[in-house]
Amino acid sequence: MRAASRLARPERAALVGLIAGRARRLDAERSLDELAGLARAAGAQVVLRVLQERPRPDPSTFLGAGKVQTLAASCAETAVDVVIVDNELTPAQLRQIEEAVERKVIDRTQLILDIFARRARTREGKLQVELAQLRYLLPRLVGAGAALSRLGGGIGTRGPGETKLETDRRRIRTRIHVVAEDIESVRQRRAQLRERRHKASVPTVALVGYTNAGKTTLFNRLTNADAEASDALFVTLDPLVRQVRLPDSRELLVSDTVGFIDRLPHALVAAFRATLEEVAEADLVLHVIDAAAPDRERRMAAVRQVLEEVGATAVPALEVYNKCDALSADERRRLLDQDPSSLCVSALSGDGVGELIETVASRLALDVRRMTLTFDPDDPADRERMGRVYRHTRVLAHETRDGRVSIIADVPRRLASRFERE
Ligand SMILES: Nc1nc2c(ncn2[C@@H]2O[C@H](COP(=O)(O)OP(=O)(O)OP(=O)(O)O)[C@@H](O)[C@H]2O)c(=O)[nH]1
Ligand SMILES: [Mg+2]
Repeated sequence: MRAASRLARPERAALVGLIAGRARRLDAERSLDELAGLARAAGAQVVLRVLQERPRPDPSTFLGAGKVQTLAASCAETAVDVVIVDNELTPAQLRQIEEAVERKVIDRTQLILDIFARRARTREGKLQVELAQLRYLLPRLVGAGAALSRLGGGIGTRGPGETKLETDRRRIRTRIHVVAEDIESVRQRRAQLRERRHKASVPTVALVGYTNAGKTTLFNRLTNADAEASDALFVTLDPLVRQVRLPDSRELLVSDTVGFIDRLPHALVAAFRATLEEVAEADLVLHVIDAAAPDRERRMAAVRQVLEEVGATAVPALEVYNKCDALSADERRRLLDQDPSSLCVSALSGDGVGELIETVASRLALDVRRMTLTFDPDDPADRERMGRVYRHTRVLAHETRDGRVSIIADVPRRLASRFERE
């Protein structure tokens, strides 16, 4: 094992990206800033940034041939350990750059996979990351043996990469099969759990959003939990579900899960399908947005795209602007001008969270039927039913007359038939 933890110092990284045109310089800079955040999350120290203006990558060397030579020289000068390229590289490009710079080269996808491998804690999370890594590795295995074996550990070599180096493709395929089957059984277990929750008729709200938007902080605020939140990318991988009691004493479940990012590797989205199904099956999606991020719109678009990819577009969504404490009064006004119904909150200070809960409650209550239900308070089964009515509906009136209790309540439509039958 040559894990990065064995290295005495953080790996020194050079970041490489392309500027697709003069007008796109700012986009490229921001993308490289994000890549730097990812590199730090993987434990590296960024010592060099290289951007080249080029309409499209060179098919064999990614950067132009001359630029690759300059890169090699700068890498030697600044003692770079690893070159991280902001795009997904073809196996040929990877080899060519590696030969030119004579050090380890990884791409954006591999970097994200590496962070996920570091963060995975549960068996499910580990399986999902392993599947994504194996699927990424398989087509890149041809002739890469020699190159890979001199990588010497660190980023991009954690997970299956380090134990499967000498393994042939057949064994990787077999492993993919085994892992995929394990994940499928996890998926089925999840589906059963969801089914049980559905039967218990507790509505669920899923927090989604770009990585670092503040989902876990908001989750903690809503549920009084203390899940790990931190100013690093992809802190949360495994889904968490907790109960919340609304002001009108109804219950709902809130789930926190893995964050999204621009160009989230498809292999990861596919592997995390079991986790992301929680989102697709929710009653309401809360899209948590870092209101203070300069490239807020781009991030929102990236999140919408992943939601589409996991089949969650049919779920009603509510956009929540978080970190509003970090906005100036002007910026806040502009946000509200853009959309007067925007929800501005600060998960950190708790500002606006009460209003958010009210909005969630009314969103979930929109789809209701007003019903009058009667009960015999001396019948234990009826008393239990009354308890359920109080937990899952909005009670408007409660009357006792001639030994019968009559309750007028707004019942979520999907439960109406059940309460009717009872
Ligand atoms: N100023 C400010 N910072 C916040 C707010 N909410 C969260 N943060 C900070 O933003 C950072 C990320 O918060 P998390 O809750 O970990 O974000 P996340 O969306 O769960 O991120 P991942 O799980 O890594 O995808 C932390 O440093 C938080 O303290 C807020 O309302 N205001
Ligand atoms: Mg989180």
